[in-house]
Amino acid sequence: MTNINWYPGHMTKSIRMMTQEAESADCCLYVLDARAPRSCINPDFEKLVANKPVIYILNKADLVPADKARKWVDALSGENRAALIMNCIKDSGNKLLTPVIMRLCKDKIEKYRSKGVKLSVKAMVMGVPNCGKSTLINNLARGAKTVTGNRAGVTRGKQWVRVGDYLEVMDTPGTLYPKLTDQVTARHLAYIGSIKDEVLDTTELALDFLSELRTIAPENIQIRYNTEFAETDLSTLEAIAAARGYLLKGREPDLLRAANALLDDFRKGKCGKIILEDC
Ligand SMILES: Nc1nc2c(ncn2[C@@H]2O[C@H](COP(=O)(O)OP(=O)(O)OP(=O)(O)O)[C@@H](O)[C@H]2O)c(=O)[nH]1
Ligand SMILES: [Mg+2]
Repeated sequence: MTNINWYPGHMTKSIRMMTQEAESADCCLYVLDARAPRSCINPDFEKLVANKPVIYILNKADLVPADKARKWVDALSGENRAALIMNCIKDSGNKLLTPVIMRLCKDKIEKYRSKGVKLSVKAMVMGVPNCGKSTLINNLARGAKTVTGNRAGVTRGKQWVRVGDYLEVMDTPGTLYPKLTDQVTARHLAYIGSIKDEVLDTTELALDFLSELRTIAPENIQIRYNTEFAETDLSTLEAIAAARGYLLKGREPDLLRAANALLDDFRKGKCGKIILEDC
């Protein structure tokens, strides 16, 4: 099994910046990849958002079975906490998300109103790399009447941007937990593209992925590659390489190419709807 440990220095800086900025945030939009919600919960963030309203956005709804994602919504909802499933590319954030933000921040809104200040809720967007934070911001900005801040020259991740009459958001760089001691979490983050492939052995990772898929969704592999699960994960990967015609000189299966194709297909949702973590 592949062993993953990756925490580049810029993430330490990002967490520091987020800690400072979180003070002026009224709420947090915590984006989770719906395929691996548990692994996307960064214990560093939990401290940051402890006393704020938090809206968990189970993003990439198009890539997971809806019934299973809904269970996560129930589990993550609670006092000062709401959760919703979204496809940040297609759904309207203004219809789905803005009312939830306003509901959770109503005390803050009342307070602003009583002071006669123009209402504007500040929502900090956070999440692991690649979960869809910037897509969410663009989504909210798309429906906005006024998007202030000339995008060019704006230092990314340090700027509150108005995306509507009542809402300002701040994008933040994707950050991971420094101690990825739980290798299941680390692998799930790697499958969903939160960890750079450059620091991974993608053949090993694909073998791990096949081993999980064998129990979660074996039929998906058959549908995608027209090949059944073989006795071992290695022989399954070989079969995928053969089915795809990925062969090296001497007709050896090109395992690296098959592994990269498999991971890429999963990340793009081409292996069907898969959730890696039940709640
Ligand atoms: N299928 C699908 N893809 C999505 C969805 N939302 C975002 N993506 C894709 O996910 C990838 C990452 O999106 P970003 O918005 O750049 O993610 P991010 O969290 O800002 O990433 P970092 O800034 O690197 O941390 C892009 O290829 C998006 O098109 C969604 O709802 N469904
Ligand atoms: Mg981004």
